[in-house]
Amino acid sequence: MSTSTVPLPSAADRADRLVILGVAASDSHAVANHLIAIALRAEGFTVVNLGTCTPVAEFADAVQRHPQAEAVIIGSLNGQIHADLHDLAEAKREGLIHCPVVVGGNLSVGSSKHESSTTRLYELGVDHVLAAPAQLVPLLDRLSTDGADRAPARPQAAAAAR
Ligand code: B12
Repeated sequence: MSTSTVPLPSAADRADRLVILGVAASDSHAVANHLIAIALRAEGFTVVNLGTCTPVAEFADAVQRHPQAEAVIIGSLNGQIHADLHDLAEAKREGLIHCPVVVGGNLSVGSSKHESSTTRLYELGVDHVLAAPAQLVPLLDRLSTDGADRAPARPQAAAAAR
């Protein structure tokens, strides 16, 4: 039996790939944002890092300036992500953000996390909710090779809740 292996992309293969990164509007936690930017650059991505306290309108402006962006990646630590993304769906409806929106961090208030908090993020227009930064590059590579990047699949549960 033969096994075929698809080689994983290297940093050099990602030379022309760009992502937009930032921290949600009310949130000033900077450390993870810097570390994620460094890690993505080390993997070959061009990272437009908008830093902390970035409203949806600024992510939308960045997408307009960089229409080739593969994803908007938003971190949130202070538990206010749902309020911070209240205008995301509208920005996507208006075509101001046309690439997948990926969110990660500490995504609700308190230490015990409820699934409904993630479902609400999908309802707000988020396409992917990640548990850890290590999931970012595999997701971006999958979106890129699937061609699913412009029309991301959402979990059934989230679709059903809409
Ligand atoms: C340092 C810190 C601050 C500093 C930030 C300084 C700065 N410029 O960054 C200051 C003092 C300003 C601050 C303020 C506040 N903070 Co604070 N802060 C912290 C602290 C101690 C460390 C955060 C940190 O840098 N960690 C190191 C980085 C590397 O890890 P991380 O941030 O946890 O991120 C990890 C994951 O979440 C994930 N991740 C993060 N971002 C992303 C993005 C993506 C896309 C992905 C996939 C993954 C991902 O990857 C990282 C590595 O695993 C944490 C407690 C803690 N020990 O974690 C609280 C904490 C985050 N803060 C908290 C709170 C509540 C606040 C305040 C509201 C406090 C207040 N009442 O004023 C304010 C909010 C300010 C604001 N407007 O956002 C809470 C959040 C609670 C919640 N969500 O339920 C925490 C958890 C403390 C706690 N246990 O209560 N804070």
